[in-house]
Amino acid sequence: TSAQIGVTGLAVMGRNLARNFARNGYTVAVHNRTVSRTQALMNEFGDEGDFIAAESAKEFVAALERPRRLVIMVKAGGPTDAVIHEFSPLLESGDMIIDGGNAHFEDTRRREKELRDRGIHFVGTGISGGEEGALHGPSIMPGGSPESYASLGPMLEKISAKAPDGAPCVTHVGPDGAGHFVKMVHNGIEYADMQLIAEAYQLLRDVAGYSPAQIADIFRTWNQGRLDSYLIEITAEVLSHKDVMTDQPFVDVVQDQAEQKGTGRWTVQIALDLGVPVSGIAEAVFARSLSGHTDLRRAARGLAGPKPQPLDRTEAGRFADQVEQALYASKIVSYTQGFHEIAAGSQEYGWDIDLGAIASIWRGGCIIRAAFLDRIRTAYGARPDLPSLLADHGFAREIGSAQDDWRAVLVAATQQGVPTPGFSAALAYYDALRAERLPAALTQGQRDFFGAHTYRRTDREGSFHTRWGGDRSEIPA
Ligand code: NBP
Repeated sequence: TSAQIGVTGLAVMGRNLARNFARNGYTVAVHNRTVSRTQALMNEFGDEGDFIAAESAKEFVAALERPRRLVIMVKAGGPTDAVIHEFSPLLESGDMIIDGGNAHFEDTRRREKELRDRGIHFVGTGISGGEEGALHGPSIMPGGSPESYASLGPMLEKISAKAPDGAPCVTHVGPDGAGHFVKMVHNGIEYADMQLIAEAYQLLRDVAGYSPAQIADIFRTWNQGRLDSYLIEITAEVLSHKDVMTDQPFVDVVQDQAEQKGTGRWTVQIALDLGVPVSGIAEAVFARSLSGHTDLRRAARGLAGPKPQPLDRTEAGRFADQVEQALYASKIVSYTQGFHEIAAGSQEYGWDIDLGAIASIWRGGCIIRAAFLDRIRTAYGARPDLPSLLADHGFAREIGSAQDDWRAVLVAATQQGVPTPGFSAALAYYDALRAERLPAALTQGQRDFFGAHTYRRTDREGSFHTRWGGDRSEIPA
C-alpha cells in the first residue's frame, strides 16, 4: 500500500495533523528527524488509522503515491529550508511540498519559485487553531498553484474545521505566498483582538471596579451577542480561573509582560512597506513590547496620575454596556485595517484574493473565529469591490450607533489614567477616515517650505511650489 499524504515533523502540530488525516480515512506516511518521535506517534496513536512509519527520507518518499503530497511541519525558518533541501532531490515533477509552518510569505515566495523551476509545487499553507485545531479541524490557508489545489483541496476540505453553516474552512487563497500572507494578517488581527479585550478588562476592573470573576460573567454575557467569539469565550475562562496555589485570581499571579513570536510584528512591518494604516494592530504589538520593558516601567512608577473616581453600581453597569460598544466598534476597525492589508498585498503581488472567502474560512477552527466573520463574509459577498469594511452599510450603521459610547469610554479612560492604545487608535482611524479635511494639507505646506517637495491644489490640476524664502509667489512645479 502507499500513502495519499505524508507528514514530516511530528512535534505537536505535525503529529496532530497526521492523526487528523488518518482519522479521516487517509493512509498517512509519517517521518521525523529524530526517530523516537515517529515511534511515539505509532505507539500512542498507531491504531487510530492507517499510518506508515518511515525512518529515513528515502523510505518516507517511497511510501507516497504519485504525485506525492508531502507536508512539512517543522520549526519555521532554517529548519524548513533544511527539510526542503533534504527531500526535494528525491521528488519528481508534479509532486507537492506543503509547508504548514508559520513561514514568512517572502520565504514562501522564494521557495515556491526555486521549486517551480524544477516542476515541484510548493504550497505555503497557513494553519490556524493550535494543536487542538490541527487534530480536530484547523482553518487552512493554502497558497501555491491552482493545480496543486485541485489535488490537495478535497483532502484539506475533509480535515479542516467547518463553519456553522457546514462550509469547510479552507480555500485556495492565491498563488505562491498568498496563504502565508493571509495567515500573517490573521495573526495580526488576533493580536489586535486580544489587546482590545485586554483593554476592556482593565477598564471594567480599574474604572468600573469589577472583580475578575465579575468581569468573566460580563464577558460570558457578551459572548451571547454580537461579540460571540472564541477569544471572548476563553477570556472568561481565564478570568474566572483561580490560582491553585494561592486561591488568588489567576490573572493576578501572572507577570504582566506579554511575549510574542513575530507574526504580529511582520503584519505591521509589511503594512508599513505597503503603506497600509494598521494602527490598531501596531498598537497591539507595541503594547506587548511596552509591557516587557520592566526597567522603563519601574523608572516611571512615580509619575503623577489622576485621582481615582469610583463609580457606583448603576454607573458601573452603564459603563460596562458602553465598554461593549467601544470594544465592538474598535473590533470593526481592526478588521477593516486587516482586510485592507490583505487587499493591498493581493494587489501588490497579483494574488487576486477573494476577501469574502477569507472571512468565510476564518469562521471556524482558527483563533479569531467569531460570529462577526459571517457578517464580513456577507458584506464582501454583496459587494466584492467594497473599498473598506466601513463602507458596508451594516457596519457603518453599527459603528455609528456605537460612537457616542465609544467616545464616553475613552473620556473616562483618559480622565482615570487607564491606557487604551487599541480603543484610541481605532477611534482616531475612524475619525480621520470620515473627516472632511485633514491637517495633511498643513503637512504638505511644511514639506514644501523646508524641502520644496511641492503640493497639489484643491482648485487646479498640477503640482505647485511656493517661493517661501523669496517673494512667496507660487510657481508650477
Ligand atoms: P516546532 O516549531 O517546535 O518544531 C519542532 C519540529 O521541527 C520537530 O519535528 C523537529 O524535529 C523539527 N526540526 C527542527 Br526544530 N529542526 C529541524 C531540521 N533542521 N531538520 C528537520 N526537522 C527539524 O513544532 P510545532 O510547535 O509542532 O510547530 C510546527 C510548525 O507549525 C511551526 O512552523 C509553527 O510555527 C507552526 N504552527 C504552530 C502552531 C502551534 O500552536 N504550535 C500553530 C500554527 C502553526 P526533531 O524532533 O528532530 O527535533
